[in-house]
This record gives sequence, C-alpha cells and structure tokens, in this order.
Amino acid sequence: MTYQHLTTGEHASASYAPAPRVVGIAGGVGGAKLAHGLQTILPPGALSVVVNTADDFKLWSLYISPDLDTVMYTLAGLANRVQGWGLEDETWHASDMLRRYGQDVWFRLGDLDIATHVLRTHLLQQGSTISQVTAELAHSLEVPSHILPMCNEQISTMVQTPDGLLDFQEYFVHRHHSDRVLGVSFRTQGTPRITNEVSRALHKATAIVFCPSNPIVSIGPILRVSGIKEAISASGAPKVAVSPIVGGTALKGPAADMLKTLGHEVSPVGVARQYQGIIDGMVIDREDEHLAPRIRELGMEVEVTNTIMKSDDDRALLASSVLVFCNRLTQQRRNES
Ligand code: FO1
Repeated sequence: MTYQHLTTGEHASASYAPAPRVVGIAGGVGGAKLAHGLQTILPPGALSVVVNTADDFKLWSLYISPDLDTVMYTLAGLANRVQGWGLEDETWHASDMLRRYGQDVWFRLGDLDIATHVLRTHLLQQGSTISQVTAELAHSLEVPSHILPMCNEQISTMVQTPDGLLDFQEYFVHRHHSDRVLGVSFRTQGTPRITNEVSRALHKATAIVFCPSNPIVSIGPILRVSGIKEAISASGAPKVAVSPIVGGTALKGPAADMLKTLGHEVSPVGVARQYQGIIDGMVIDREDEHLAPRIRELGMEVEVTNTIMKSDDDRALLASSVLVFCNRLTQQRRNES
C-alpha cells in the first residue's frame, strides 16, 4: 500500500501486499478529525471507525448519539467546523419554538440535526440495531468509510462529582463540564459486547489507530465493551495512539481536567499509561518531544510530529504520518521475527 506524503510528494510504500484495512477507534471531535484525515488518504471502504456510544441519551423521546453524529457528519463533509458538533448551515427554529413552549433547551437540536434523531429513533423503534441504523444513515450521506458503533446495547457514562452522580450530557453540556470529576462509571442495559462488524474489522485490520479523543470517557468506554480489547490484542496489526493532550492541555473538552482530577499525569505520558499493554506506539506533538524517552520506557515506540489539526491538509498529513509510523512498526516486527 502507498500513502501520498503531502509535504515531500514521495510515496512511503510498504513492502507487504494486502489492501489497507485501517480501523480507527474514536470518540467526539478530535477523533472525528483524524478519522477524516485517514479517510482522505485511503481508498474508499478501507477505513472503519469504531465509535463511542456511551454519550448517547434520550431527549424529548429522541435517541441522540453525539459521537456517532460528529463522526458521520465529519466524514460526510457536512460538519459544523466552528462548533465542532452538528451540521453546517444549521438553523434553530425548532429549538426556539420549544423555548416558546417553556422548555428548558440546554441541549440544542438544530433543525437539520433533528432529521437524524427522528429517523434514528424511528428505525430503532422499528427493531433495527444502532449498527444497522448508522450504516443506513452514513450510506445515505455517501460516507465512503464504515462507521461502527462500539456495541448495540445501551451503555451510559456517569460522572461522579462533588454534587453527586451526573449523566454525561448533564455534566458535559448543561453544567459546562465545570464539575470536578472524582470518578467515571457506566450504566448498562444488558452486557455491552463487540458487534460482528467491529469484530470483523479488527480481525482484518492492517493498522489500528486510537484517534485523539478523551482516553477516559471516549476511548475508555470502547475498551470496556466485552470482546473489543481482546480483539485488538489478538490482531497482528500495529496499534498506535495519537495523544489528545498537547503541552499539558486538551485541544477540546475536559480531557486535561479529567486526567488531573482522576490523578493521572496531564501529558502524553499520562495518556500512554492509559493504553499501556494495548498499543505499540504513540504519536505526540513536537511540543512534547522531550517526553519521548519516558514514553519509550513504557514499552512503546514514539513518533513526534505536528498533531494539531486546523485544516483538512493537517488532518491528512497527520493521518499519513500515523500510517507511515504503523508501516515502520510492521517492518520492525518483521525484522525482529
Ligand atoms: N454540545 C454543547 O456544548 N451544547 C449543545 O447544545 C450540544 C448539542 C448537541 C446536539 C447534537 C449532538 O450530536 C451534539 C451536541 N453537542 C452539544 C455536543 C455533544 O455534547 C458532544 O459532542 C459529545 O457529547 C462529546 O463527545
């Protein structure tokens, strides 16, 4: 397989033949951006993205799935890039009307976005699984990649705070993730287990990429789904994580504060420890280059590059660096064996 290296124009060709099968593990905004970069440089259908569904919740009886929607809209090229979630060219008449009816609209549903929630809720109530619904919606939006919910069972992230146990969106949106996070737990209906689609994607993977999402509440729930960590470990593909923490802060959301109040180091080293034993390599930003030796001590390789994605080129460039890094790990493993 070859990847166009956007800067030098050279092709970093790997020596092994199989068509690329890349599996991204992603949560919200940061993960979606790298998934978009991977989709840009790979052939159609070569990318599968396993997405967190523990942020999902019901609102006015609509089934809302924020991370699935952020990934789907981003991969469809329809995402509101400024807001980070929802659709571009959105209007808010329905939300304004709900306010006129006296509703406390703290979680805003855009008029276009509501179509997604209405149809998803309808299809789920007709008996489809969230995996089937997501495939149908993504296909309609002509997304060339496979968007795979981490499981079909309902699982909800709960956040322990000084004010008690909060639902995730209550903590994240209504209370502007301002509470100190003392612990994270998950409320489930049934046993969340790996789906056939996720199992197949991980089995066929030639590279597994942990996208730069919150390791606690975005990647964490995915690794807790029965069978997923095992399937990742059983894969012979290189496993690489991109740090969502750069220079001691998170580029988006509460990851830095959360790592801190949960007692972890707020740095790529703290993130690497979350994935120790699962990943082979870590991609960190140039700003954190001095931390590379400490990450290597955890038994993983390190790639230092620009990990801040402001443009589509940045997304594709980071994706290219990540996959070239994966190739290098594969070659190293070949040479060692
Ligand atoms: N985030 C907000 O901060 N405020 C909102 O009103 C809001 C609405 C919303 C609607 C649909 C959707 O898919 C996401 C939405 N988000 C909103 C973002 C969402 O809370 C986060 O993207 C994820 O939960 C974090 O992973």
